[in-house]
Amino acid sequence: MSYDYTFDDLAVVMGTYNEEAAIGTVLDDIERVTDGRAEVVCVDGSSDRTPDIARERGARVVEQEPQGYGVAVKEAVLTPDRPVVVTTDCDDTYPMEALPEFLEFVNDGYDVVSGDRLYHGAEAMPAFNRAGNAAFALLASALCGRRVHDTTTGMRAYRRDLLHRITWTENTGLSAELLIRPLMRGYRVREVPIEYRERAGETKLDPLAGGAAIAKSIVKVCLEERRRQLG
Ligand SMILES: Nc1nc2c(ncn2[C@@H]2O[C@H](COP(=O)(O)OP(=O)(O)O)[C@@H](O)[C@H]2O)c(=O)[nH]1
Ligand SMILES: [Mg+2]
Repeated sequence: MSYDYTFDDLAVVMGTYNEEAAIGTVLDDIERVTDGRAEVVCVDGSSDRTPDIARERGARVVEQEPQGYGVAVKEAVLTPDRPVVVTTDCDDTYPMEALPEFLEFVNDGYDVVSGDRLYHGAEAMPAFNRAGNAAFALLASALCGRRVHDTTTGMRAYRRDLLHRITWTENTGLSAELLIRPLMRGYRVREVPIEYRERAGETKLDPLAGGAAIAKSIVKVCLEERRRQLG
């Protein structure tokens, strides 16, 4: 299977929660890299100027009460009609310069292309998060039977079909779920090394509570998918 998708077939989506320090740069990068051809969707729960900046720059803004990462990102990935959907965080950590490469891998037949931050060392990531993310990857690898290296990355490309064929249940653990369920259902998944930059603005995730929720999601989702494979 191969495709000829271009930036006209691409939507870049994100949850945005008080990201006025970063959103201008993130949306400018997307505009520059895709010649302004990608559709941009922001699911926003902000009380600052984030949604105004998004609209000024031509993004589609879906308003939503803040209910956590996964509630926002699930809405974001299901909103576009375009056949290729890329997620990112709105914090300037992910390299929008990698969008052409992600699209190429989708055109080569991959259903999910996942940005692996740990491959290049992720030095801009707080050490606690880096250790946690490496541990999540080991846990998920053991439970799903295939080595994965970064289960919690915010930057991935998905074929739209797949996003609508699977029921998504997790909130803080949604990023891991978006990798594990397709992998365990036989979709073509590929990790691609990406550079990870220092965050602009404050993190919205508490590392301890968030980490515990992610570990729980990984175990739950892997066991559900195992049962599904057997049943
Ligand atoms: N709309 C919305 N966006 C959120 C919420 N929680 C987090 N986000 C966004 O989701 C992305 C990931 O959060 P972030 O703070 O970068 O998490 P980290 O990468 O683990 O530090 C960012 O773009 C946040 O603005 C929420 O409750 N509502
Ligand atoms: Mg982030």
